[in-house]
Amino acid sequence: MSFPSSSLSSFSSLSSSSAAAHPLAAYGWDDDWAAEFAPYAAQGLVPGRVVRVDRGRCDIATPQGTVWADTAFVVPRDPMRIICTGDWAAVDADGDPRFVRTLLPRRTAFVRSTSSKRSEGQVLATNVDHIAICVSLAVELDLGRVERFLALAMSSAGGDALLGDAAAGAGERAAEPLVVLTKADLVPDAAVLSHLVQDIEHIAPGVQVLPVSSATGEGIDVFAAIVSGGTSVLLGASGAGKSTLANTLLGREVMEVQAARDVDGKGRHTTTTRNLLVLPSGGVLIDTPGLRGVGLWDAGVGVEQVFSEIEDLAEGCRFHDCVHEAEPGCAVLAAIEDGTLPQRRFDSYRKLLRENERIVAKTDARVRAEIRRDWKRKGAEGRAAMEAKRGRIR
Ligand SMILES: Nc1nc2c(ncn2[C@@H]2O[C@H](COP(=O)(O)OP(=O)(O)OP(=O)(O)O)[C@@H](O)[C@H]2O)c(=O)[nH]1
Ligand SMILES: [Mg+2]
Ligand SMILES: [Zn+2]
Repeated sequence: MSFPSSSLSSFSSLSSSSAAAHPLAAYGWDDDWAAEFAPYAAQGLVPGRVVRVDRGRCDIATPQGTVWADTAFVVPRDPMRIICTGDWAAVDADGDPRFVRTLLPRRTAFVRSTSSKRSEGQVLATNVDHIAICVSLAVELDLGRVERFLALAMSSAGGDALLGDAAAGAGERAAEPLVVLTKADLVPDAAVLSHLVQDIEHIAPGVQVLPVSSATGEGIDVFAAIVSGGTSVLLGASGAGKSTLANTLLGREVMEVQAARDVDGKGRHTTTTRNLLVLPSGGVLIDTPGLRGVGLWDAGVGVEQVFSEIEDLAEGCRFHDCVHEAEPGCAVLAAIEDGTLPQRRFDSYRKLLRENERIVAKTDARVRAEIRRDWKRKGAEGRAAMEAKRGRIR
């Protein structure tokens, strides 16, 4: 496989610095992580990246190789702080068992709400640069579902900002979403395929839409080039072909794939844990279990971005607080009327907007502040314990 040189620039720019020589460079270690980690290095801790979390145990890639830690040591009360594949951690290498002292602040996090009744967020992947939303061409396209994934992906900036800590994630960039249309070999008619690509492009302004096939290799080199920079996560329904795609990039069967070819999104989930994989062609890929649904979680920013044309139209409404229902001079309703804005798209926008408002209202400011205080207190306790331990050793 060959890659355009531009896609490799983020790595080659590190080549002269110390981070590139670091044993964790292949896992995404860079100068910024090194700077973030410096205080922990001073305490004799080693950095590590969480490559897998499975019930009570997590595997962490460290300069000394992959170690495992008991998550009992690292499970906080706050679900947003539960250790997740993709996290960078400070590991106590002398501990028995080795355990995680702290997680470094997340650059990005893909978070969904666990259920509509509760206000808890579930973190699916952290510190990702690209979010590949995998959509199978073997089944009918569900545009609303893609819009939902995109809204969450576009709200993935600064995992700590999601805790309500405005200072932590302010101004940070979200991960870049792309839509990967898998099993393109099942749509042999080029004209039909290009229409399907366009359908997605229309609902995903500014987002790359890439048809791929693990069966024929179509689009694989382009996808490999995209994911060769930084960390990428594969998200989507069960049976979409995520693990097959991961294996294709790895060049060998690392992930187990579903045996039956014809069942998409039905039956048993083949992948059950989130796995971080180092790609031979560069970059890091996180394969995840199939998702039945993703509830929005504080995704207001993302909803606005996904439906940016509706937000633009609303600027032209006569009343600035127009809710686009029956107001005179409503530019949005006029666009629906003349066919420029599909009714389906507007309904989807309203549905996601309302769902997000409900979830934000539930996770009220007081709860968020509590979560934050609790975490800061624990952090301070951890540091104090560390100081005490170091004091004894000296
Ligand atoms: N025709 C065709 N079938 C594919 C392609 N990629 C994957 N499949 C088939 O789709 C089925 C599901 O693939 P998996 O890779 O296990 O899907 P997954 O998204 O990882 O599923 P979960 O782990 O359950 O989330 C398997 O039977 C694959 O052989 C493709 O490019 N073309
Ligand atoms: Mg899988
Ligand atoms: Zn209006």
